[in-house]
Amino acid sequence: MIQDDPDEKEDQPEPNPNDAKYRDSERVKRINAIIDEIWAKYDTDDNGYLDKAETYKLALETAGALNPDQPVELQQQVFDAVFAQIDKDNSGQIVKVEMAHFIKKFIP
Ligand SMILES: [Ca+2]
Repeated sequence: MIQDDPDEKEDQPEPNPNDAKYRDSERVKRINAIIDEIWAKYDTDDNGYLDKAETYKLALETAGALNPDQPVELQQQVFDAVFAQIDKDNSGQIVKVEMAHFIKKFIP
């Protein structure tokens, strides 16, 4: 009787960190983790979407975290423009996949 080689499963190659696919999958994982954190914190009515008020709070707190020594100013026009960029289907709410596209597109 032939025994299975217990080391056989280790034949799989280690993922190469320089491989574009590997990099993308790691990046996608990180982006998804960040989005889950954002939703846990800002989807306060827990309906699975970020509405405009929820997204405004996210933008305001992110801006505040980036410039802790300055009073936060977020012009409504600027916020509206960014929100429209993220909210691709113009539903007035952001779904996770829209946020993922936005982050992939605008954050290197
Ligand atoms: Ca919500």
